Amino acid sequence: MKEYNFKEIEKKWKDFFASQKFVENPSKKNFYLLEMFPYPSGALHMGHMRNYTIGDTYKRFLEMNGYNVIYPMGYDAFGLPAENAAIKSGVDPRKWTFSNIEKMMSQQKQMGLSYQWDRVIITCEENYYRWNQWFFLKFLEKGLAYRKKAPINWCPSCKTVLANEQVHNGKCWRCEAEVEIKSLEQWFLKITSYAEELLNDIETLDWPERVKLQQKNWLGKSEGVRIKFPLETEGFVEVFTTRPDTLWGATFMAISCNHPVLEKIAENQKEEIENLKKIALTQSEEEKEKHGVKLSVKAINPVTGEKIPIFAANFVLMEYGTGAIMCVPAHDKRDFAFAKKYNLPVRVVINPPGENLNPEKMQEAYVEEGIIVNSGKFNGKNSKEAISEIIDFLEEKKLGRREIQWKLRDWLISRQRYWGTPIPVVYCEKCGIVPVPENELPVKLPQNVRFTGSGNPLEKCQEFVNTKCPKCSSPAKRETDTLDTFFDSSWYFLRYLDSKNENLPFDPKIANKYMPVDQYIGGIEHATMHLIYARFFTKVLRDLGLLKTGEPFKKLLCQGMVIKDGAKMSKSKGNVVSVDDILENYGADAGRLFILFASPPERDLEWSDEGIKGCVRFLNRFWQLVQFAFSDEKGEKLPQKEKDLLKLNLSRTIKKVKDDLKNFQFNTAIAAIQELLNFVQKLKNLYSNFEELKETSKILVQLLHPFAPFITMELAQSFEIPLNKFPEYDEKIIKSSQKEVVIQVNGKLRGKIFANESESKDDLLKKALEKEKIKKFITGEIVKTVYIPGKILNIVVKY
Ligand code: ANZ
Ligand code: ZN
Repeated sequence: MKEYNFKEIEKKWKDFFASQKFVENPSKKNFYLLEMFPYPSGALHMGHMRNYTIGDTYKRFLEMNGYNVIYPMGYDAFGLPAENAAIKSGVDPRKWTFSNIEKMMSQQKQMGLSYQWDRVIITCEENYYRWNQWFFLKFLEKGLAYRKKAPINWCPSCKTVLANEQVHNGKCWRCEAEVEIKSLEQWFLKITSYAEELLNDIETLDWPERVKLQQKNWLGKSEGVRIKFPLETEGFVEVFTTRPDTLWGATFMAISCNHPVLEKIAENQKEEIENLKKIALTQSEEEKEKHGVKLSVKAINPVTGEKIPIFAANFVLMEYGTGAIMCVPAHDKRDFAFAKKYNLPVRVVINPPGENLNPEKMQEAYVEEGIIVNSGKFNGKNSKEAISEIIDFLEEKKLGRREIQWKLRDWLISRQRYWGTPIPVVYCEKCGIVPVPENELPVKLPQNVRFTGSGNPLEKCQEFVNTKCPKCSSPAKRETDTLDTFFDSSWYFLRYLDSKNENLPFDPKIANKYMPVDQYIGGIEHATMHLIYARFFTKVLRDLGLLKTGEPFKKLLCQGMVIKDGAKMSKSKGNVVSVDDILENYGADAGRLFILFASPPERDLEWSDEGIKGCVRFLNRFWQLVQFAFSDEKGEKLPQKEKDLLKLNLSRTIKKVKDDLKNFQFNTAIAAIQELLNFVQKLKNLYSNFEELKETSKILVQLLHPFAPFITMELAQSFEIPLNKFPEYDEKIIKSSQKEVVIQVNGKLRGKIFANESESKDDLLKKALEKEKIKKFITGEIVKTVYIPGKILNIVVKY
């Protein structure tokens, strides 16, 4: 019998898998399956391998179930690492990028991934980035792109702008000079005008709850009130608060060290405030000490009339709210700590029910809701319920007004970098900012620039910078900023659908036919930026009339991390397992199988050499069995009882694998196939090549195909096994073997489930809870279960 030689088999089939095209059979349903495209950093890592294995397995499963599946791949090819490599070792960013792509693509092909390579996208190619420029012009036309000053990191010795990741502990990554903050005119997209819609539509998405929550927090909608605090001298300072119920307890005020009012009221404290600014810059948000500089001018609490001190403080952000806050030490942790440090009065205005707080004895702020005290006519009310009334009162007295604040900021898309999409505008002395006309696109990224590490190479490229004004033809200068690469990844899923279009980024008719993406798969690290920007883009394109849908990704799966020796697999931890080594030593099928078997996709996956070796042994046994089944070896007749059992096992396994694959439960699906193989092997040991073994092996090959495409393809070819259809099961056989079990919860009849004789009590309980969605309405603990076979599953729940 032929030995299982994975090297030979995988070499034989990889080009076949990579030559797959999207064939649209009009009688079948379309499905758009998408994985996040990689940054071409050099080689695939295990995180990529996991992501793509999940996708390809699912794709093959969908196809076997009669879908036309769109399954593209591309490369997010602009970005800083290519430019850093150019600065460090003189390689051309384009060459560096393309050689990385070549390497990664060949690894992807070795993995047996069946992408439709004829629609590949490489974002650094002109025929892609010209459409970035086109979109930029549309945004500009719609008033959604604008310029304003924004801070950047500046290395005074390299004379260059640094990305945040090029700043290490406040120093330049190259020369270790102290980094300065400068203010530069830069381009922004008005994502904030879509904030409300971005928030509301989260509800419509079939995404993991934690991702939805991260998006909500990122958008950060806060309903509160803006309140005027008069200054004892003249004028006033406004604060934003979500807790007007604590206004009577505001015993001091804190303002950002960048607040404009400081120019007027703190001229004599400039130096102290400059020092504070430095502290604020180098500190990360949540960390370390809160510092303040007490100003000589006081403010007046508008409801108590009391004069209260004002501090310039390092924890107040200028960019949020009004850049000033009222501080209520009795009811806010941060304010409490600050009050203790600077010895400021604490006044209780909310008491816990049935208790009177003593400000002298308080060890920490009381932040919960409670009964209002020391607050005039609002005394005795529930603090939370009174909020709205208090705002009405403030509005009536013209002391404040309702306001909604968002954490979301407009999207800064300017990068002072070479390796990106040039922003298509020119600066003319006469006409000002002039967009490059559509018919002059693309503004090409010049080649042969020098990478010295000093400044933006584009600025020094005279042929690029010097141009003519498209309006008046007088000499003008090109914008040298390039686009943030998140711009590229905000619409690539649309380009895939019509990747060769020369006249438009995509044909709306085609896009509308396949959008939204039915299933998106990728890393949780993109929960906010990429997934927010892509949603924003989609909404703008909808409003431009290019798309019908306002949401790009219907369903989202975020895979967990790959772990080794207890830590995330990463270069810096030195615990990386190379994809090349896996493919070389164990093969693609074993690698895929291990990845899918070791844990469910959303969970972390612990790498184990033993685990992958186990998969190799399994594949060998599988190969041997199928070879044997189709050999000339003779066998005995199966006794009726065994025959029935085999039939039942086949139906059950097919159903289980199908159900599990639908839900991305690859691990349990593979376990079921393994069990079936074990069972069949036992029969084979007893009855040798029994009559049903061929048919059984055929089903095994079909079941395993989505997971391990190479070995199954080879066997399918040798023994003429069709792989275009998922095997079918007999529902009747499954049903008739099951017993009806009635579910009772706390004595009440809830429903029925069907139990196999092999299922344990715990299995049944799980099933019952799932079926009756019991977790949803009962939060109590399940203390006891009684299982009387064939009769009643009694779930006793303690409330
Ligand atoms: C008084 C107060 C009393 C507050 C209290 C909280 C608790 P979110 O939900 O995040 O919007 N705040 C407002 N602007 C700020 C800024 N620029 N920098 C730092 N903190 C700022 O939170 C709103 C609350 O965050 C506001 O309500 C304000 O503190 C603070 F018992 O005002 B609060
Ligand atoms: Zn001009």
